[in-house]
Amino acid sequence: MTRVFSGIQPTGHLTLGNYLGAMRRWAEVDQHRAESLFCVVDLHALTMDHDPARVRRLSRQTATLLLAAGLDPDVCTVFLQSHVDEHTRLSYLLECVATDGEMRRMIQYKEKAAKERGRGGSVRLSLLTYPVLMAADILAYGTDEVPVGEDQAQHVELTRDLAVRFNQRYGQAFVVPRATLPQVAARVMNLQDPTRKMGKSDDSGAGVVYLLDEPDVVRKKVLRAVTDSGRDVVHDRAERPGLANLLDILAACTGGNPESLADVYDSYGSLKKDTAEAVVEVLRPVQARHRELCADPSYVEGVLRDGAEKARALARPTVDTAYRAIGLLPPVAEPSLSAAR
Ligand code: AQP
Repeated sequence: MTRVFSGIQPTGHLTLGNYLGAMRRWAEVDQHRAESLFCVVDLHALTMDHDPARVRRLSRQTATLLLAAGLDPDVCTVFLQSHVDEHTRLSYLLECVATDGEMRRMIQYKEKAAKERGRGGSVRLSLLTYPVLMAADILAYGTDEVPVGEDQAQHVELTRDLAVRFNQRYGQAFVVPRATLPQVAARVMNLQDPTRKMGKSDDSGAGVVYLLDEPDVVRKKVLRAVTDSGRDVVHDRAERPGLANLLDILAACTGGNPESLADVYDSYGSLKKDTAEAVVEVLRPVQARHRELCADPSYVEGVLRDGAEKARALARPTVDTAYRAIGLLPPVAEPSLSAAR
């Protein structure tokens, strides 16, 4: 059976981009057709200046929202990355096959490091090496497919390169995974600056729809979306990015096609109004279920405990195989050390 793994960082409040680009597909499609693992990748939230209490709060909220979005612990595995040691165990081995040049080419590293330096801050080494930890997250589970938004495609490519290199040098240890992208909303853009991704660590939040935004807040943000001075409604990502973003969001929320939807509208106002209502309707059941789950935190804790146990059992043999393949002796000496040499 196909194995699917994907993760989400508790670096901020989850956004409509996270939902349309990743979570919804995990819940509606992936968990039912494949053996699936979904992980709150909390170690990744330590790569930038962070507040420990906020990371704890956001990790709980992110896990709760994954369940609210429809992940069903009876058919998939939901867990926290830091509860399964195999991720960091494997990450070090992969650092020994990755190169620093490869790491410095990662777009997210370049963007986030530039932002941090712009603020006068220093760049954590873990920001540079985080794609290797992400590769370990994926490879530890013998993953075939990684359903992600477009922004993560480069990291999955790196994961493939590392898996192939490791297998060629040290013997077959890893399945080589591939990224799968959604057909629409692979990259939901910021409503105030449609040349930037809608990201959860955005400084202002005015162009970001958060999954827990009240309906009136959602409406306000969508109605104030930056478009352009044209009048006709066309889907053209290069020339009319703001408009294309609204059409993409509407299409993703209603199951339509962005190009055909463009023909339906003759004003920006009515497109914005319908998009706002479509987003409110998509978020309504997620928010309702989130409220229910918040009333029962022990349920969420139980899901995470069971999930970590299942994940550990799945990851351990692959990571042990990689340890042996790269030249490390097993902790308990097999018949004799000299025989193992
Ligand atoms: N705008 C987006 N459009 C489509 N998909 C998106 N994803 C994220 N933003 C969009 C997808 O959501 C999954 C989880 O994302 P993540 O937690 O790994 O990363 P992030 O949301 O990009 O968060 P960061 O890096 O902490 O902060 P920001 O957002 O400010 O850069 C992934 O599958 C991702 O593709």
